[in-house]
Amino acid sequence: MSTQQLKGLIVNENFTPICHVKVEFDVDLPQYKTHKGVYSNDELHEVQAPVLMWLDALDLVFHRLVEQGINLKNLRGISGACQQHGSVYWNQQSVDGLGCLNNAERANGELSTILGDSFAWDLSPNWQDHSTSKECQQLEDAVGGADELAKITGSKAHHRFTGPQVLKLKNNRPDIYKRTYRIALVSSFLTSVLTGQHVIHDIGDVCGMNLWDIRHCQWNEKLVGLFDDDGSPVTEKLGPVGTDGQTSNYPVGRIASYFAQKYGVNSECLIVPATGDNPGTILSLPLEPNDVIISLGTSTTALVVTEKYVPSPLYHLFNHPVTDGEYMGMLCFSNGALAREQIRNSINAKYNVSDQKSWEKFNELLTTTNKETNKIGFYFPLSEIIPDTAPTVKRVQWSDDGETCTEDDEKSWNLPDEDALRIIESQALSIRYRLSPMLTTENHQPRRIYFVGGASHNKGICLAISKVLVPIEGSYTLDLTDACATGSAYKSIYGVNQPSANWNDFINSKWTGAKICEGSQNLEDFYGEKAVNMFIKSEKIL
Ligand code: ADP
Ligand code: XUL
Repeated sequence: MSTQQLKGLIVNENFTPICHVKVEFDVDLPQYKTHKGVYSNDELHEVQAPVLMWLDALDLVFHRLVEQGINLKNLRGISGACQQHGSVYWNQQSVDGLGCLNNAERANGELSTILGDSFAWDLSPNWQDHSTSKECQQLEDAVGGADELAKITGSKAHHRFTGPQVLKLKNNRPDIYKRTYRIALVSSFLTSVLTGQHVIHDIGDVCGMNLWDIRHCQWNEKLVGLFDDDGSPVTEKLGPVGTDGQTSNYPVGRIASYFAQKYGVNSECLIVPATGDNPGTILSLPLEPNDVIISLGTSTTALVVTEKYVPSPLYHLFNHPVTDGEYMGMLCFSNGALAREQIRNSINAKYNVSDQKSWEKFNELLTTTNKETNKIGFYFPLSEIIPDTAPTVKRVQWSDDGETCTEDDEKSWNLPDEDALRIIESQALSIRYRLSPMLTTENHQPRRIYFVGGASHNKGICLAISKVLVPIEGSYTLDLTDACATGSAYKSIYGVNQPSANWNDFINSKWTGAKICEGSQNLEDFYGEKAVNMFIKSEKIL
């Protein structure tokens, strides 16, 4: 369940994809009038999604699988990978509503009708929301600052994290908060609907709340204490967590009879808890320590698996969704594809390229423009998460000694041509600088980079990023329809076959490999510390 669409992917036990369907929220469910899957209020910096739309999308995905001629009697397990941080506010009525899904006589009609009265709020705050500055401050103050909060929860306070969002709801809409019986993440919401009951939160996804104490594996008292409850503690609303990889991957039940009756799903089909999209992504391949996945989708994310719990306000650490004692390090940038597309469009307009969507000229400029350590560009058409910045475009140029800096001197920039390489350089330098504390290789280089997501099909972009990050064994692309959906399909196979081998043995036994990005091995480190230092200095004047 991602921001703009819900995808349904079926794979067999050998990891071979069998079928793939998708529902695009804006296009397939126009009655909800979303734009890119959400409602945005620019003045209030709020971004929210309608929960009933997700229920209609779930019905439509099953419908489309049946339309494809897939016999859902063969389905043995289902799991999911969902946009992180979003919260769903179930009311008391939901116990009965979800129960209906397992009652042959009452499970009639659409999910959105059966569960229509089950929500205290019909909206879910989305990860692009930037409206919780006050609550972020409250959470950090409660534990003694950003560093402390990162030590406890794996991240400093972030606008989009569930804790600040729930606190804002409690402050601004106490009526809704009071009516809330259970707060689900998008992942636990999906698992609940599939199985017809309230369920645990997944041990990986729960770390996206800014409330979960990762080392002590419990809600942090000072943080949940902020909710100052009268009668109904927030921990009751938050509900239980699958406190280890085993529990979070053990099936929570069988599919609700609604899906068996309506779509012919095997009634023995097991539901394995859904996780977040990023934890789902790291389950799509066997990752060794120091391997980095870079997802070049609508947003840009960099993911790394580490055994070291070294929290920092610079990045996020989450529990590994399956393996206890391992962590997922993550950087999440909201500006990725859209920013690159804007530059591509100006380049194509300047050169009268007939196919406005072609990346050919952009890619040509990536190879013909000089690499730079002194020129840094920031391209944030959307509010940025890292660093926390309002929309801006800024270009700076440093003198060779790094002492003086000229801002936005368009005369010395060949525009828009030069922007093609500069945007890739600055996106990659930000990843390099922030990932390095989590990498344990001699020069903090990645061992391998695996590219996934839309722009991973663009070899020129992958190579230009690799030149900044200098992976020891080179970069690879994965021929996957969708990495997070694939990872969650593997998770369902793993969960259904409990008890089974450890995760790494399981995935290694089935996985078939990735394609090398030509030219990405034995790269010389042109950029080095100099470019990283210029980048850090430039970010400070943003
Ligand atoms: P999402 O993150 O929404 O799941 P995708 O991973 O499919 O989306 O990424 C979509 C983005 O990928 C598009 O906005 C587009 O800019 C980018 N993209 C797709 N193909 C290419 C390409 N060949 N070169 C560069 N960017 C591309
Ligand atoms: C991660 C994040 C996004 C969402 C949607 O922290 O906010 O990656 O998970 O993809």
